[in-house]
Amino acid sequence: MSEAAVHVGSGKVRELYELPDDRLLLVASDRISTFDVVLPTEIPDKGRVLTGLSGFWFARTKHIVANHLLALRDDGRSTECRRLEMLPIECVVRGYITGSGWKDYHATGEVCGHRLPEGMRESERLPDPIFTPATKAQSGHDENITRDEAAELVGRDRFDEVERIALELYRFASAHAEARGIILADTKFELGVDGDGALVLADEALTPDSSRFWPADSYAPGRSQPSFDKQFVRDYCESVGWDKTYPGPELPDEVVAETRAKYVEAFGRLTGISFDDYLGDPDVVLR
Ligand code: PZK
Repeated sequence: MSEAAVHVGSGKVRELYELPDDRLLLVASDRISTFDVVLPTEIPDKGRVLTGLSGFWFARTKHIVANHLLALRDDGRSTECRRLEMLPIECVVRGYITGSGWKDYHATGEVCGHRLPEGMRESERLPDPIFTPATKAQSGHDENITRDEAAELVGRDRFDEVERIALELYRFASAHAEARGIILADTKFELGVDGDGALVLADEALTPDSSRFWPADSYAPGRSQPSFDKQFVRDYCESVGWDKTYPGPELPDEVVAETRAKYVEAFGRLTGISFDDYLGDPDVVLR
């Protein structure tokens, strides 16, 4: 790192540093988590794939909302960004009914105050994408809240703006992904506000860690869907009878290689850019 960077935070698979001049450095590691546990084995280049994908989407969604990206570093895994005042909500958009949305729907017929059609099956496409905000829990287990509860947290006018932008980002990215054989089932955006009061897209965006990517060619509602990127890892973890508590199992070399290949495949399919070209010059995703 070329400048004085002070470590200010750790996520499960990322690190955050402070840089001079109100900037932050977001570094995506090669760590992988499954069933909420970070595994002892890394997936080489996973952090670069996620950083490259975020950069790609930031460059292509500027017409929808400004973003925090200032520069991609040559290591391909580090993003210099503007420091913002982050909103206290997770901005989740769902195009398909799965995960906690499926659980809530199954129990109540509603998700975050949206009443949904009766008789929907697990993983079914929704009639229209819905904005389903969540609180930012310290535990890491975000809790779904209603749109009115979210509006109380950020203010009604800001809420309306956030919902409109999140839905527009999802529509743009899901159409792009679907045309390339990947279903973007749902995704979580982190938005902040800059010194002028303008809304800014932050964090990582539209990556397999912040979204559910499903292979379109095996999509079938009525069951849970295989994950585009983590399916080999999940299958292996199930096969060894791991109880899903810390620590997780070491991954064999072939599971690491298959999983790395899925991340690189997702990068290539979504960006149309070869991952080797990205490694040679990360700025290729911004052009
Ligand atoms: C910010 N995080 C998440 C936590 C990580 C990442 N542009 C920004 N301005 C202010 N704050 C943040 C951002 C961004 N992005 C992001 N927390 C704060 C997080 C821990 C480790 F790598």
